Amino acid sequence: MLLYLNDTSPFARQVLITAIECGTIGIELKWIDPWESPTELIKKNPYSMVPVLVLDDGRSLYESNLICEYLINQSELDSKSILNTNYNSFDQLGIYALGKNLMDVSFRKVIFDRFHKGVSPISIRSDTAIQRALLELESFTLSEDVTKINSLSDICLSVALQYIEFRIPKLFSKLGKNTEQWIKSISRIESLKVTTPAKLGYKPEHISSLFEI
Ligand SMILES: N[C@@H](CCC(=O)N[C@@H](CS)C(=O)NCC(=O)O)C(=O)O
Repeated sequence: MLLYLNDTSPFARQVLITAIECGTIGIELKWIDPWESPTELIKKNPYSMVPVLVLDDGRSLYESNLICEYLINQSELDSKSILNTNYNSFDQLGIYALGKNLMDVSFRKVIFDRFHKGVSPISIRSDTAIQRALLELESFTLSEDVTKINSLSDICLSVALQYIEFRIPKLFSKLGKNTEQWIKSISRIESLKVTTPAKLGYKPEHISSLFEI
């Protein structure tokens, strides 16, 4: 399998962490700039966005959550030992929704700040929404000592928070105490440590090579 990605995309990082947690580290990495609308990428995804997973038979799948679900279902590891998202737990779904939207809205803000001349109303709206979400996050029960990534909700939330730290540090400084403790703890997990934007900047050819950087 092959994954089209770039080094700063939170959506691509979500897929990389899922692949690592699933033990699927043989995936080849194809680094590409989606904003240049390369023909090669458009052939795989008409929206010219990353990530895109390409199977050995040439078929491709885009949309980060779907790629993650596919990798989990294809994994040879015991499904109970990997990302066991509990779709019956409304609390877990709540954190999943908050984390995934935090990623979407933060990314939207960063893009508007980059491409819009002056401050865009969308950027201000996103800023306010992120602050409300961070406040709400404090009311969820987040473990203080995370030793393992348990679900896609853990991945989405940690990637979204670290994306805010990387791109919108002034909002990261508004994190509440519980959230701060949780992100500090989960950041020690190997799959997060080897996929920071700094490490991805080395653009290795396979996921497995990330462990050698
Ligand atoms: N909903 C998509 C979003 C992917 C996305 O927005 N990717 C960004 C990179 S972080 C991109 O390729 N942007 C290029 C563009 O919007 O044209 C997913 O979850 O995979």
